[in-house]
Amino acid sequence: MSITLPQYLLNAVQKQEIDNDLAVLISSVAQLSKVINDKVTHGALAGVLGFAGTDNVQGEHQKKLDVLSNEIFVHGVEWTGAVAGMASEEMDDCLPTPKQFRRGEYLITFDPLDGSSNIDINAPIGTIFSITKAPQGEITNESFLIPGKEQVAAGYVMYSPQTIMTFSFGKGVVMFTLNMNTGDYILTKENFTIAPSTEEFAINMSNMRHWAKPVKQYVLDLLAGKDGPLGKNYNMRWVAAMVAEVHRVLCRGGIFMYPWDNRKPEQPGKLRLMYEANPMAFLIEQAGGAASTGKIRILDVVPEKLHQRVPVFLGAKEEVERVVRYHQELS
Ligand code: AFP
Repeated sequence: MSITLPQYLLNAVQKQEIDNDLAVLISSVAQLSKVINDKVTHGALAGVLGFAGTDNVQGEHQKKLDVLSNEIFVHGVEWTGAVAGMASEEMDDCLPTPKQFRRGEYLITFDPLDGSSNIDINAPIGTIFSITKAPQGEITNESFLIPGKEQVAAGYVMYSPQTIMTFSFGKGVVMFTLNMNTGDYILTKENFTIAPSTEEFAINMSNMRHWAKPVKQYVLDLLAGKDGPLGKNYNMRWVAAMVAEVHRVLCRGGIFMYPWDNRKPEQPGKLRLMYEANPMAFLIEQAGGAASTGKIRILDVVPEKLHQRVPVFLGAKEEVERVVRYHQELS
């Protein structure tokens, strides 16, 4: 018999693995993802493709779906009584829960639509979310600066041939597939274990000349194949949406990388800590993998700014550990 998301969450509450508010919050993300999914799947027919004509705090041109997905996410969560506030890639500052709604005990940070450059070419995109306990007192940007190891739950929804919601609240990783006919998310995979070694890597090779020496040498060694120092041939993938890369790593292993490069040397990397690196690192570790900045464990990074960026190396533990050694020996 298939298990629906509400049944799974109710069971977790009854086993006291999560409290009712966290169950309500995760369920509200599932519900709002169906609205985003509807817009994504209708694309041009819903008039949601193309640019919005605005820029976000990252200085990126926002797509119409970026802005719309952010609005859908905010309105899908703010009423639940489960959150004290939220923060988004698409909002300069955090949003404390409006006074007309009950303040809850959680904070949620999210990237409402990750992979925006894929929207207009009908390639995979997704929603990423991270949940932590809210501190007491007024909710400000500083309230969100909590290390990733203190997340209570994290996950993503991937909009692709299937719409799949993946999350963890610390008891392993679970995946639910959306039944487009009934609107139910059905449990389709659990108990993930990422193999410690791999023959598949993901990195945007067009940036190779901009990388620091440890990353450049590591990738050259990957490309050298079985006659090189790593003694095996590797395959490469690059989907240009972190959700799709992480989903692949969870499903069949591999290592995903977005390192620092000298195009914007003042930036530690492209990916954002609070709503991309931290939630994905939580999932990867829950599945037995590793996630590092190249220097330290991502979940140990102490955030200093809401939209700060970090270098990301995540996936097969042995490969991530190898990259860390390259940083130690060649930096
Ligand atoms: P966009 O949201 O601007 O498309 O960026 C997506 C992303 O943040 C992440 O999801 C991808 O893994 C990575 O950037 C792709 O970066 P490149 O476009 O430089 O390959």
